[in-house]
Parts: sequence; C-alpha cells; structure tokens
Amino acid sequence: MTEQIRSIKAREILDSRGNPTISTMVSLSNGLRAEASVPSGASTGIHEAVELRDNDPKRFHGKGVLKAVNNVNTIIAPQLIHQEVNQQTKFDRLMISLDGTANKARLGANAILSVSLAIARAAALAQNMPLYQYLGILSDTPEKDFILPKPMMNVLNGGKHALGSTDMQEYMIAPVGARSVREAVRWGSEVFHTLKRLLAEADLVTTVGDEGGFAPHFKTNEEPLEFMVKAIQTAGYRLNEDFKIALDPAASEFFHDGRYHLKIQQQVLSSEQMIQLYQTWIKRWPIFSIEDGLDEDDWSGFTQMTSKMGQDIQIVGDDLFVTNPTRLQRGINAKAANAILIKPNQIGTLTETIETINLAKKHGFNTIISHRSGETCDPFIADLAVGTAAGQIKTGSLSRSERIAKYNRLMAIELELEG
Ligand code: 2PG
Ligand code: MG
Repeated sequence: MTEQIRSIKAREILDSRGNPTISTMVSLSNGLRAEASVPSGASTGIHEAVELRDNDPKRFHGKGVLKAVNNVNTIIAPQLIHQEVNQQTKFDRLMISLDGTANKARLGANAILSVSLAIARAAALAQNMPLYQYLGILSDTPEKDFILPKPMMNVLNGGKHALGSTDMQEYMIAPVGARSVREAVRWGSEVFHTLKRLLAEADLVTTVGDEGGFAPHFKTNEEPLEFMVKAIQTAGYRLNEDFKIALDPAASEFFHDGRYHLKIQQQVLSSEQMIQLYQTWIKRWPIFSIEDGLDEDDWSGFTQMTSKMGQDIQIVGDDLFVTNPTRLQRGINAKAANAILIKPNQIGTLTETIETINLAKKHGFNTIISHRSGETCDPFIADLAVGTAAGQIKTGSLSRSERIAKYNRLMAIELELEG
C-alpha cells in the first residue's frame, strides 16, 4: 500500500527557449507533492506523438498549452484521484485509452507525459525512495546493474538549434576515458572553455545555441571537427583514449526532394554519397557515434549505412525511431541501426518509454537517454538513465542551467551510489 493521489494540477510554464510548456503537480493524501515538466523539440520527427498546442495566435504566437493543461485538469485528473499512486503502468494505459488515438493527438503527449512523470516521482517519494531506484523497479533493472551513463556533450550547435551555423545540428565531445561522471563533467567543462578561447582567437563568435554549445559561422561542416580536436588536445587530453566525438546531423532537416542539401558547402548528395562522406569522416576524426545521419524515412539508407559502418561505430536512430516500439522493431528487423535515442516526450508515457528501452536492450541495441532542445530544469532523464542502466546520456553542452541540471543530478546520484 502506498499513498493515494489527492490532486493532480497542471499549469503552463516556459521552457529554455521561452516557449510555453506544461508542468504537472501530483499531491498525495499524506501531503507529499511531486512535480514534473515536459521538454519540447525543434527538429521534431514527423512520427513523434503529438505535442498539443493551442494554435491561438493571440497567445504566445499560437504556442500556448492551455488545452493540454485543461486536458490534465478536467479529463485525466478525475480518473486518477483517490487511487493508490504506485500504479504507473495502469495509469499510463488508462491515459492512452482516454486519449484513444494512435499518436496521442486528442489529449496531447505533452499533457499525458507530464502526468506520467509526476506520478512516478510522487510514487518514489511516497516510498521514500530515490527516483532512479523506483525507475529500476519499473524497468526490471536490478540495483546491482545501475550504472552512471556516459555523456555526449554538444559543444557546437548548428542546424535548427543555431540558425546561420552548420547544416549539421550537433557536434558532441564524449569523455569516454573518464572514470566517473564527476570526472567526465570536469573534463567536458575544461574542453568547452578551451574551445571558447580557440574560437575567440580565430575571430569566431562565442555566443551559444539552444543546447549551450557555441554556434559560430563556420565555412564548412568539417571545420567544427577540427576545432573540437584542437580543443581536446589543447586542454591536455588524448583523442580516442580520453575523448571521442559524436555527431547528430539531424539529416531530416536538410533532406528535400529525395536529396541531402548541405547548404554551406553547396552540395546536394544522395544517401550513398552521405554514407561515403561519413566514411571519410570516421577515418579522419575519432567519431564513434552518428545519430540521424540520414532522413527519418530513409530506411534503406539506414540499413546500408549500418551494414557498411555498424561494425565500427554506433548508428543511432532518433527521428527514425521516435522512441516508438513499433518503429524500433522495424529497425531491428531491417538492421537499420545499432542504437536508439530515447526521448520520453516522443512517445508520451513513461511505461512506453521503458518498453522501448527494454526492447532495444533485448536486441543488443545501445540506448541513449536524451534531452530536447527546448528543456526545463527538471532532471528526470538523469534518474531515468541510471535506473534503466541505459549506458549513455545526451544532455547538451557545459553551459545553461537546463542542461547543467542533468549533469548536477547525475553527480549527486553518483555520490549517493558510492555511499
Ligand atoms: C535531437 C534533439 C536533442 P530536438 O535531435 O536529438 O538534441 O533535438 O529536441 O530539437 O529534436
Ligand atoms: Mg537527434
């Protein structure tokens, strides 16, 4: 027996880009309260569950979320109150059926997820348990398997997260040789600040993009790689042993009419040519992971890329899979990747998120828990990464509090687990 839910109340808040998003508070019969908020993407996959927005041009340029808030307060809440809080799967299934659509278009995946996450946090609190421990129970992850995730840190932002920069969206450093999250964060921060100095010395701007990485006007999509390598070495670290590089081109954003359009170099490439480009890159730079290297519906391209490069590097599906077990199963069958990015708001409930993680693991896919480009300071994904033993996390650069909140939470969990 755990506590009963006394009330569920949603409200509109702002995300890190200053756009509205939803936050939900669950109160329990013993007075405990837990809140969770939902992030929002910019390079969203077309197969993601629906983020319900008001489309009322008089408020927030149509981006208000009062409909989603109202759906929580008037449709979802009455169904859940007075019930024991510790029933995550039942509540998630109930919300899915209340919604009744395939992509959560009626109630909104943002509305549903805010309740789903707040319920989990409240249930953990009611049992006097850290959130990651409760998520371990929900995902059938034994505590002895808990691991701190290896981070991928997005130090150079482009694409939709920093207009005017590179075609490709994310250039990440991964401190693979660090022995703890504390060490990974320190190393990352040192390289980040070294990179800032190198950019300034080259007369490039050092303002940051949506995920806290720098976003200068590079002349090519390769130039960022040169700067990263130089920053890693100048900060006193070794390529490969200490740091590797990960990329998220978010290729759906520059895929039109069946071709990949790399604007800053005025190139128009086919799938095969994109794969060739990545092959030359992985020979030249210590790249160990490429996410969404191709368009979200370029299944045959992904299969080709995985057969050519999947032995050497991690091929990650983000927009390709949208944290959806059905799309992931298709990818497993087609050998279209060997890793999946996990974003709870792409699918809309915690239960489905965990199902997708477990399906991926069962088939030997790596799992990377991820933030969105529009975030809040809610560090839920840090606990999710530990409690599901995901292995990796992607939560932005070494600046901006909504990114740092996740690193700080991971460092706290690490200390707690060390005892
Ligand atoms: C991505 C994400 C997060 P967005 O493509 O992986 O980095 O971006 O949230 O804009 O979809
Ligand atoms: Mg991505």
